[in-house]
Amino acid sequence: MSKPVIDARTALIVIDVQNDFCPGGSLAVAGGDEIAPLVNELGRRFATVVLTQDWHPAGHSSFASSHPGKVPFETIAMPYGTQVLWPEHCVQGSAGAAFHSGLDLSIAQAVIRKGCRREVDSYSGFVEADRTTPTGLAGYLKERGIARVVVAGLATDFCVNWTAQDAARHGFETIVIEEACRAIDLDGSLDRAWAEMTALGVRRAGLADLAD
Ligand code: VGL
Ligand code: ZN
Repeated sequence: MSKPVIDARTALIVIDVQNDFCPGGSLAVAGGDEIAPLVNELGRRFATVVLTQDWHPAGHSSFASSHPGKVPFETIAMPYGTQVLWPEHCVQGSAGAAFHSGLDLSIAQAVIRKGCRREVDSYSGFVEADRTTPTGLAGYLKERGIARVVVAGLATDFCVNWTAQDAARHGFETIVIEEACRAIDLDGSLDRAWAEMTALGVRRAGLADLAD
């Protein structure tokens, strides 16, 4: 397969490089902070870079603390399907919701916030977990003539996975840069995520797989 070229029709989508997903955060992903320098370097090569930001109201329905008797990492049935319950994280305006200080925000032209409605989660940067409410990201990218997206960030098996799948469903050629992602890996979720992404034609690549 030829190496994907970073041209004017290629965007970088950086998923949730936020304090709560980095060591010391409430939903820390092992090594989450390590990807910041890689993302910064990558981002400088793109004319279009979008950051996503997990942005939950206090008392969000994805928090275990919103469901009496439930503890983090249990699941619950929601109207839109099975929901993993998480520790409280990325509460709007909190320090945990802020981007990690190692991330160079100057690389980005747009920030898409997601999970903003109390009753619905959103792992995907494109469509909420009800699978019907768009965030506007697809329209933003299409209006800018984007045909191909490169995805990096946190966490590989949740928000990167769902965003990459939805990018492919929207018709974007989609490439995930594995070394610029880190995973939660809950009960085999990382292997499942790669299987799901691959089945939709998402390319699993390394930084070296991109053309210079
Ligand atoms: C994420 C769990 C809950 C993520 C966000 O960014 O992967 N995971 N909210
Ligand atoms: Zn979240």
